[in-house]
Amino acid sequence: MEINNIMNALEAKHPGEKEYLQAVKEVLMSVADVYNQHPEFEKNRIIERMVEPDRIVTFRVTWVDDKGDVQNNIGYRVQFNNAIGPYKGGIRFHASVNLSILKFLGFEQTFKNALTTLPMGGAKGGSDFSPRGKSDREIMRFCQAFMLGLWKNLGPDRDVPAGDIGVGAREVGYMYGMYKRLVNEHNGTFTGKGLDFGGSRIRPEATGFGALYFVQSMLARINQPLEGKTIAISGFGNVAWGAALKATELGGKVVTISGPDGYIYDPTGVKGEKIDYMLELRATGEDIVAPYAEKYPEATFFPGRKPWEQKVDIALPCATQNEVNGDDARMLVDNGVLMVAEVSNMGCTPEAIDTFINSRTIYAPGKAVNAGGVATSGLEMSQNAMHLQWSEAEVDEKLHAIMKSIHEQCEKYGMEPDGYLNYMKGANIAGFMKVANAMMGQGVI
Ligand code: 2IT
Repeated sequence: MEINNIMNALEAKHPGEKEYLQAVKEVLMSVADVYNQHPEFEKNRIIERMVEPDRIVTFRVTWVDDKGDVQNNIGYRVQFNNAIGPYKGGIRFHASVNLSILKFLGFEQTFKNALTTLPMGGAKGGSDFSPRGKSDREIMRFCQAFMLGLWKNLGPDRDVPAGDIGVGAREVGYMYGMYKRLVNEHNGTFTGKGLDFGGSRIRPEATGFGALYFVQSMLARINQPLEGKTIAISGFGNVAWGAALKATELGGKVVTISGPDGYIYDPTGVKGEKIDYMLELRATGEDIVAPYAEKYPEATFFPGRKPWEQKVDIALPCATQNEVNGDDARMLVDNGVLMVAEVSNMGCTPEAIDTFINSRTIYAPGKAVNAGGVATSGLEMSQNAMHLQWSEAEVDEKLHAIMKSIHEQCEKYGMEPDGYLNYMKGANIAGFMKVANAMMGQGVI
């Protein structure tokens, strides 16, 4: 079937799953040309098989809050594709979680994991549980109840979850602890674990660090240094924190962070203890950044706004999907932004991407830029399988090499005739080719 017809059929089959359809459409449009050059892909219905998850597990999660009241949430795991390796991908706890969002994330994860060069398939899971304002005990009971519904589907060679929005080292620890009791095996099925029970060095920083290594490659291509560049970051979670740390270390100046309540502009730079303060802000569990401007009066808080209205050299969306829309992209381009590197998954709307690409603004998609997180998860799986733990330098060196390789894959497949490097196309084609070839090699199943 032609790509357009496949897309139409999918829209008819899954009406209303807008994030999922958005993610699929972006990839299919990018790969249309190479798909047409490979009639064997069409003959084997590779795309039709690739766009549907292998399996979706849905379960009720019932837990007891601090008042003694019974609470119910929905849990999911979308096991998207295991052609390259065991299912692998994070778990998201956020009030907005639904099947469309987890299907888009699982689909993206499949191609991202292919780009890492490591043997990992794609998956995503989560719950509509909101950690905002919950006590530590409530988080623990929820994590344990969530595991009761999911543990049978996991395993070191079956499916290995990790964190995502609302799930950090604490939640991974609570989930892994319950998992371990249920299977009666300490087999490392979870990444992002604590350092004392199988975790990898650099994993907390990896998504942000990897993103900055990727940005360094993007800058090197145009002979520009990172030193002295102003950088807008959105979000203030684990990913934004790691990105701010590495950006500052490499001589960049981070001038914004943001939360659901608005954004902070700090002309003196979010650096030093201010980066640590992001962790403190996060630990309050209130999901707001406003207190930053009270603590550091040189900064200004802009309630209800997004950082993309500031004039900066580099924009790093680090919060959530579709956080940069067409109008935001237009503002960034009009203000002369040098490059936009998406660190969140699908951080830009299709209109925003069109604006960047049509204006020949350098833009790279999340599945390339943020792959350092899951890549380091892959390194954690290797360490667990070998029953050893690498040093910080060893993990960092491997992460660096992987990010370089992802940049090379984008260059290989994304070069346009006018010399513009279309990272979106490059990442989508490189990921697609690897998954398609792996599926071809395993027969029609
Ligand atoms: O979006 C992502 O790549 C993640 N949330 C990390 C997944 C992982 O398995 O480390």
